[in-house]
Amino acid sequence: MSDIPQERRVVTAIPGPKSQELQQRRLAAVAAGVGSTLPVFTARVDRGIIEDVDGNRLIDFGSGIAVTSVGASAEAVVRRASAQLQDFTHTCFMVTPYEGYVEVAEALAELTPGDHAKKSALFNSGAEAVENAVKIARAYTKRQAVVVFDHGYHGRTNLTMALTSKNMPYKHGFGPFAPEVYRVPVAYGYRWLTGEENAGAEASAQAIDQITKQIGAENVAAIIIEPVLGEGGFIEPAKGFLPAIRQFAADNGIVFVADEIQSGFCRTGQWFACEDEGIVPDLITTAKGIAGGLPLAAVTGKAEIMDAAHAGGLGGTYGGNPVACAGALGAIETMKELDLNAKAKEIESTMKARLTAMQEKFSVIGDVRGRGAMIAIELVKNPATKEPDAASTAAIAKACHAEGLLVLTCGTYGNVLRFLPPLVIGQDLLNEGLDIIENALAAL
Ligand code: PLZ
Repeated sequence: MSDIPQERRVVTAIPGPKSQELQQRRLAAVAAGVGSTLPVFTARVDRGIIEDVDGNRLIDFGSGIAVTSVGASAEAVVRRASAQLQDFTHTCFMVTPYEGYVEVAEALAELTPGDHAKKSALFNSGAEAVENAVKIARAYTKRQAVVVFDHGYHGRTNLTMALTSKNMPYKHGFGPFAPEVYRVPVAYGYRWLTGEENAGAEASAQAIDQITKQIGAENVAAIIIEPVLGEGGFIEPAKGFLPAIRQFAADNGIVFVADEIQSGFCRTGQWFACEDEGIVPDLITTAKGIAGGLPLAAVTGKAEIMDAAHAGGLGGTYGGNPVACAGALGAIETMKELDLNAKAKEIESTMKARLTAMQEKFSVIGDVRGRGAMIAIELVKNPATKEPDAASTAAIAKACHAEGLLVLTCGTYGNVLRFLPPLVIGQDLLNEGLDIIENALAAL
């Protein structure tokens, strides 16, 4: 287990000489299509600090893209996964099963919204979970069409590329894409032309109109939505949007799938973000935060829907790997023990207070939004026109990196700075990170 002083320390240029040397080897050996936000090579990680190979200690506002909510070396994850490694690394659940897989499925049934009978199937990645949710919904409804939303992100495999809205870098040149995927508007409050207060009602009406007129509700197997959109820019659909779409799905026998791969597992201050509007999905996809950094994903939902796929129709060699399952049980134990939902809410109040104060000072901040420890600022050239400012976004991220603060960007227009600290980060580091952001904004 890593135990690193929770203090930022910058002792070389970032990236430092050892990182630069490794980067040269990487460029020669690793495919150019695989990028890195910051080519600083990692040595150890503990709670809010990433220590690099040059001895720098960076403040982590990324959590490996919303994965290491419990930290990247959480005691319970390390303990349980290490014990499992000693016993066996793999059998393949489809060959000879093991208890850890069942325990994770039981935990998912307990933690996900709704008191109906639930079942789960486990996979390796978020994209794989979303693909399987589509397979299950199609098997259950005997329909083919899948509805997704503007600014949605669901993965990089062929079907999930089709489900993802943004061309660059996710889809460009990688087609043809899977058929029977339809995209409809989402209630992006900040950019809704008639104003945020109208966005929920108007966007849901438009979406439903398009579904009924262009596809036919009776042809739709699934509607898939992120309750807080992640890669698309940390967009919280305006109030009323999610309940209207959920109701439409229920009225028309459509499987409503909440993609909580980024927003789930305490990230937004709830076990799952859809709880904030009382939404009970038919199926829910999870990954990322579920296993404290080990690769694991799941589809969880109504037992009768989950059981619609024929025996042997779902699976994969590594799905629900025993070490990853042990990690998940450790991560869930940590979330409960440390009450990480409460921690996420504390992070939200600190961040929102400081970022809203910055918005008063710096007109480049058009919007401050998000929930829990999933917070973002959207940068614009002019608050009146809301013209996206991707250049300033990249400049601020770069300035933060140079100071030893790891931040990520996102958004359809590349103009959103997103903050996803581990939920176990200390208050001092959180504030120091915000100081660095404020200085970068001032220097712009
Ligand atoms: N659904 C909502 O956020 C993954 C993508 C990083 P995988 N988001 C990070 C990148 O650039 O590849 C994500 C998500 C939502 C699905 C996925 C896909 O999860 O585990 O990356 O396949």
